[in-house]
Amino acid sequence: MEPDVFIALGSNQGDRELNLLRAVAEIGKIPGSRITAMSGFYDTDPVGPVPQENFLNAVLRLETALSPLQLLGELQRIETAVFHRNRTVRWGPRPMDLDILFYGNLVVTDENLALPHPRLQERRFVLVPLAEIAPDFDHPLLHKSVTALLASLPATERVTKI
Ligand code: PH2
Ligand code: MG
Ligand code: MG
Repeated sequence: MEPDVFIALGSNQGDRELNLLRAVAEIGKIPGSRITAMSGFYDTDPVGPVPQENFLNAVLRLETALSPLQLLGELQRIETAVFHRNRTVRWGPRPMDLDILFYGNLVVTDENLALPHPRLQERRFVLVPLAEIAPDFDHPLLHKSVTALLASLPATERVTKI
């Protein structure tokens, strides 16, 4: 059986809503893959050291026959080829950021890919949309559900469903 994969989408440049819709369409075209759930879209305060515009964030669930690194390659191809993303400023503004949050219960520590995503438990802009589609999913390292992770996070940055 194929594992459930969860992907976070984020955009804070250009038409953010159109960008998310476009990314969903592109992810739906990845070979051997289909989208099986989709959160709403959330307007979110930017988190991190770089002052920048608000993001629009969402999370989707994917079933895929691709390996984690094959899937990462497809997502990076979409970021670069479809959205012309340049990777100059780490954590800086971007038309599209596609991050793999979970690949089933798999734990990966590769130089190019860490799974589960190492910072997801600190980010309301990830946990709030994730809780919408996977409230009971257990974090394979922290052994807490998404709902429990969200409950233990201080409600700092603003995350508003549009
Ligand atoms: N992504 C970042 C840095 N900060 N803040 C919000 N609200 N949403 C994001 O997707 C985001 C961020 C780097 O990946
Ligand atoms: Mg990111
Ligand atoms: Mg990224």
